[in-house]
Amino acid sequence: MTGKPLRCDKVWTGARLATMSAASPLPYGAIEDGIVAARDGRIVWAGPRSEAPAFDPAETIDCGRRWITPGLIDCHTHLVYGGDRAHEFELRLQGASYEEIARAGGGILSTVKATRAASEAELFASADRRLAALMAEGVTTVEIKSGYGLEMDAELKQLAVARRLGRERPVTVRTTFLGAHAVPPEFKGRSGDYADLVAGPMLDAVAAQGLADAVDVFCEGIAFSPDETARVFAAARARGLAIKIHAEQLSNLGGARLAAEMGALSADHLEYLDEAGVIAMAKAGTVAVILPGAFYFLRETQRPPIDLLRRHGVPIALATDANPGSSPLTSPLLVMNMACTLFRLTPEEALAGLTRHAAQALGLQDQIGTLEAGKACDLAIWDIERPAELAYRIGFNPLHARIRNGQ
Ligand code: DI6
Ligand code: FE
Repeated sequence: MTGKPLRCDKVWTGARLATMSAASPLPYGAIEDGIVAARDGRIVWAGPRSEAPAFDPAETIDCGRRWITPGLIDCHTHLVYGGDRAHEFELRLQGASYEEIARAGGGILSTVKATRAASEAELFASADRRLAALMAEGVTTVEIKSGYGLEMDAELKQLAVARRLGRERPVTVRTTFLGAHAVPPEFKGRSGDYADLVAGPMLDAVAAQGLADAVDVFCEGIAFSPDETARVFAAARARGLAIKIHAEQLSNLGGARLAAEMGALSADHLEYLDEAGVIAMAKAGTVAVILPGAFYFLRETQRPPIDLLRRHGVPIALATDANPGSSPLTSPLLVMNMACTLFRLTPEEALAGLTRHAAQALGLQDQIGTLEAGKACDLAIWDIERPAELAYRIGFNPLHARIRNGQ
């Protein structure tokens, strides 16, 4: 250790680091005997002890050789909603399909009814419990979508609750306006008219109130066509909002390609994605967000084209898709396990999917997602011997501590 001490307020020592840095040639960007130093909530230094400068921290934390990873990032959730869909689960077990239930007015629309009827306080309380489950497994950033209001006031209510969670809980919340999630009953058979309402007055209000960081559309036979999707995206781009898409979940409508060509941050689900879509995503730098919870819960058999995504260098992120209908899942660790068992990701790819690549799916790659100087000091400290354990265990939580903005 040489030179003037580096100014910082906290230092974590005696740790093994999975930096997840893209620049590292080592698996997990691993460092055996590592140090992380933070000042004012940001990482000022992360690396091996042998190369560390001198520090003068107010507080030093010895990690006892535990592993530190970047705080986990759940980049696709529908955390704020009313009611539940346990009964629909029973119907599906008796043979009804997800699409049949949706077409009969259940599915998403039953959650819409419950969400419209719920007060802000009720929505906050139920989402808060789900958020606590995510945080208990090391999540420090979460994306939350609207999409269960499907009318102006109820959509704004969902987004306001999501923003409030971010203010009142020690977690970073990014919000996404998903007004085009389903066609509301008032517009039955007139999806185009509803898409225009979303792209016009609803987006205007959302943007004016600063309630959303991005705009998402469910592009699918039971939801919105590529043409309607493009209209919503054009309106979002005109208002300076990022775009994301639910695409190729149940069929291939070319939604991922469309979104990529319009500059989307991510395309999500992707079970039915074809090579043209993969190439368009690679060219645009659009992240592939895969959601094994929905694949598992709907008992899908068509897997997303992981090999094609790898071959074309498309970054793969993972998320819970926490929602009441297709993925009532609030465990990022189980998502890692499912991505490995169901989709044959490696444990390292799975961890990148909940850190570096998830940050990119939110457009936050300069701020979070790796242990590197300049980024937020968002850490998860684990009682494990090797990082692959995070994907290996089922239903066991080895989190030792969760640090967000250095706290
Ligand atoms: N795809 C999904 O899997 C969720 N939304 C979407 O666009 C399902 C939402 C629900 O069933 O409530
Ligand atoms: Fe979703």
